[in-house]
Amino acid sequence: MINKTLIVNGIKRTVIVNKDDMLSSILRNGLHLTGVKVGCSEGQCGACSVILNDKLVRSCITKMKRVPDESTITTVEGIGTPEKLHPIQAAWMAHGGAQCGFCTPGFIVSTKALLETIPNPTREDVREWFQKYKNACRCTGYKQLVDSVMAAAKVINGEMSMDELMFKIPEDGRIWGTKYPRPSAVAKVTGTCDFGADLGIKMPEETLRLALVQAEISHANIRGIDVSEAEVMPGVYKVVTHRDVPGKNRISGLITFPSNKGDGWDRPILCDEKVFQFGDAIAIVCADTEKNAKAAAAKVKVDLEPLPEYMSAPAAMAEDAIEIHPGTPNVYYIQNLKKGEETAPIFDGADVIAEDDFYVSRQPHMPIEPDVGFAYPGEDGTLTIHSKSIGIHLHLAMIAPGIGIEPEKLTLVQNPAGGTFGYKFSPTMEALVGVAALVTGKPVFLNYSWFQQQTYTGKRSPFFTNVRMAASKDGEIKAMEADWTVDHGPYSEFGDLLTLRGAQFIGAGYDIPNIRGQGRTVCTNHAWGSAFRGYGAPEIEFSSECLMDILAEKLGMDPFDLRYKNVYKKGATTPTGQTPDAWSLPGMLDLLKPKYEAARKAAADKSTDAEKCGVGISIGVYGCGLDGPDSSEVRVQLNEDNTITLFNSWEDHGQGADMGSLGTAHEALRPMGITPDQIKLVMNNTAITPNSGPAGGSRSQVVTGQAVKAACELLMGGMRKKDGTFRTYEEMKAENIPVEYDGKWTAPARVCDENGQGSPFAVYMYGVFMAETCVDTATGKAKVTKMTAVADVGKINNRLVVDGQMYGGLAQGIGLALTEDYEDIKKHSNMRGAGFPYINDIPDDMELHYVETPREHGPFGAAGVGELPLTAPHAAVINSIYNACGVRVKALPATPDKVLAGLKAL
Ligand code: MCN
Ligand code: FES
Ligand code: FES
Repeated sequence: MINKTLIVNGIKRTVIVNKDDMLSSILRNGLHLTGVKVGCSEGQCGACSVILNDKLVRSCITKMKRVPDESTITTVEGIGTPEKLHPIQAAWMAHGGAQCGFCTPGFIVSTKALLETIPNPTREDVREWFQKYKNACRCTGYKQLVDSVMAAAKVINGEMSMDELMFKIPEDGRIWGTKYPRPSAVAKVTGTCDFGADLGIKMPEETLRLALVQAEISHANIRGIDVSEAEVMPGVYKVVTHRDVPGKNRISGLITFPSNKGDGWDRPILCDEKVFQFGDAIAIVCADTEKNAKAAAAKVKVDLEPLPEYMSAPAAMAEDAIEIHPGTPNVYYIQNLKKGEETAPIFDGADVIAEDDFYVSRQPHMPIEPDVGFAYPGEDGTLTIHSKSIGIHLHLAMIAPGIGIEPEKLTLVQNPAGGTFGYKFSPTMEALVGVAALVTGKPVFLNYSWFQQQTYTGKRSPFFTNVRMAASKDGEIKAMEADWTVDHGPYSEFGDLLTLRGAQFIGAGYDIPNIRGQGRTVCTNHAWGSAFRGYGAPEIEFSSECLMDILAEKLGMDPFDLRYKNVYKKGATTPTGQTPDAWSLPGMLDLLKPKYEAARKAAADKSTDAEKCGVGISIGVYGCGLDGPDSSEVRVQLNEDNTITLFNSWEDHGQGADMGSLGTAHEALRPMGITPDQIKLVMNNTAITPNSGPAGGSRSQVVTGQAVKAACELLMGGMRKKDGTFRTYEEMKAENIPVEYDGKWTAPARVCDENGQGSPFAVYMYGVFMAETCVDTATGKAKVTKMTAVADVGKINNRLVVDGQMYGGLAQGIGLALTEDYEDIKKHSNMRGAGFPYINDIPDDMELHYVETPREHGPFGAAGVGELPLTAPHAAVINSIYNACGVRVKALPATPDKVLAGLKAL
């Protein structure tokens, strides 16, 4: 142990530390400066950035022995406070820099150091700086961050006042459609927003710290688990195994389709008979410190009988493959698609046929914040679980029987979440912390490392797709046939639904009268499939969007013209036979046309032998909602001081549920003349907030938004007097009129039948994407130089949020196209290895255009937006590589070796 004197944010502090302790740990655990976030713990994300003696450092890799005595340290807490924001923090708010906000303190500290070094940076200087210091963001696509830095520099240099920078409410008082900063922004930019790990530090002293014993093999029978040595290790309170679980020890997706050959109860909380994948949890060590828990976890002995590991769908489908879940075939669900006439005769007589095979990879979500949660027992056998859940009511029902607790006694609360991108549509550690708290009777806390986040949360399920199209000479698509195989990992939850998405979105955007297809869900031993932004659309639309380009070439047409000819126009129907809810695609293509032509010319002009440049486009369509009559409930209340409280469970991944709620409620209540600061939000706690459904399927703005509107209208109905003015709280009480109203809305939609036909979504989102890419012919490395998107997301609630959704989704599309993967468990288990896109991988030049077609079934005309930007941008990138250099990559990601091999084969 050594002692050190440090000047932290201008205050002299003494700390007693081990010389190998990390600075991040001392700042967070010792000094409670939880604005210092820890993401990767390996120097790869910059979330933990602090300024140490005028130099920017990543505190997670800075050992205390390298921190000189009397060092000065600046963390985000020393830059500004909620009462006195620094211009950098104000700029981050004004430009939408904080989505989930987990990377935000690190970026703000990094910007402080940047502007002290380069007071007048160019955008390129800013990008180089963030690249050099490895400041990574998964939400924003970086553009709004660079915008924020440029604006902050202007204020600091006296070229703009703080007042000019800050958002001002327009004179008409309306915030709908504006850049009103999200309510959580102040806390996020000042580092005062408590994420799960920050709350963990502040939990009571008796809190047990958990460590998992996890499988390091992908498929095995369990012969025995011996905890005897672990149980007597220092600080250990209890080692929990499946034998201790009071309930069914299974997590269920609740609903499986009738023809699913499994019963849906296949996912253990703690493995009992078998290990199904790498990382499966086998035991939980509960101890006084995380260090002791981990040391004891290493002493648990698990006797395993290894079994053949089926690491992809074809392997698990082989004749001699054993059943991963004995009694259920590895191919456990089949989804048919039948629209219009039989397709075989149409193909027989077709002028032109195009056909190919495509593969979309096991994309990892890669939030900067690793999974984290905690649980504590209450009075009368109650239990409360806090986590990153984006479906609190859904998850409560999914885990209660497995844990062994009555649903009425269980409460789920969502902590502020540092990004999920869909992996939290499935419960992860909720049942683990729940069981540990129930068994020990104590508060418990569990924080995954980034390695655990990557290896033991769900991933995008790879699709192997074959698709064929038949067209007339003049480019009219007459028929399509498709076959898709979904590698869903070992657990079936939501796997049939994902396979149905294949039927709903193959060839989406085009009027194809006759379709035949079949998809299947396959159980494997690779990472379990969980939802990932776009859920089915990026997997299936990739194949039809690449095939459109192949078909165009066969027809001798420009891919733009082929799309224009076939996109939805009045009278068209979707692959499920539904009439689209907007006819915006032709107009969106019209808007893009001159840009497309200019881009093609510019690419041809700038191509050389060493660098070939090209342009690719794609169309993306996705539904807003869960299938069929999806519904949501919220509550509003008039308070004694005549303010309003809105209660809902619109979970926040980081997308902006707070802003969505506030913007919609304010627009609904505007007739009352209320200001945004008079609306209070109470969100995401099953004990007090109604079931608004999960924040998945880009459904919340539409479905929960409609419920918010309904509740507000009911309240105003109660408050409205005959003369059109509104009653006060006192007047309501005096007249015995209720001050609390429930709002409910159900989508007018119909689930698909066994042939994939129906009207599953009341509202859809439409997008057209254009990628401009250059390929280095010596290395095969492709670099996207510009992305353009034209989006119809209906009327926009909040422009900052929607822009941020678009930029962030496009960036993830570039990652999916070029770098991201989780196939090799070893190589892909850290951010860099898994191809996380840093700022240099994402172009600064991203152009967004909106066509705001008002939606009949969206609140104030809004559709959703969250998943649209990740439906098909990767197909535009792949099409642009082909346009650049003639290499067509059909299996993602298009890494340099694949492109180079293609170039050599030409
Ligand atoms: N919005 C708007 N105007 C519209 C449509 C939407 O202002 N016309 C706003 C909404 O108010 C909301 C946001 O855009 O703040 C997204 O709305 P919506 O499309 O309804 O989606 P949800 O709120 O249901 O969010 C979920 C969606 C999904 S499914 C994933 S996955 C996802 C996503 O949003 N994960 C994200 N966006 C993400 N963004 C961040 N930063 N982090 C994630 O993990
Ligand atoms: Fe320190 Fe990622 S760089 S937490
Ligand atoms: Fe950057 Fe979420 S805002 S990671």
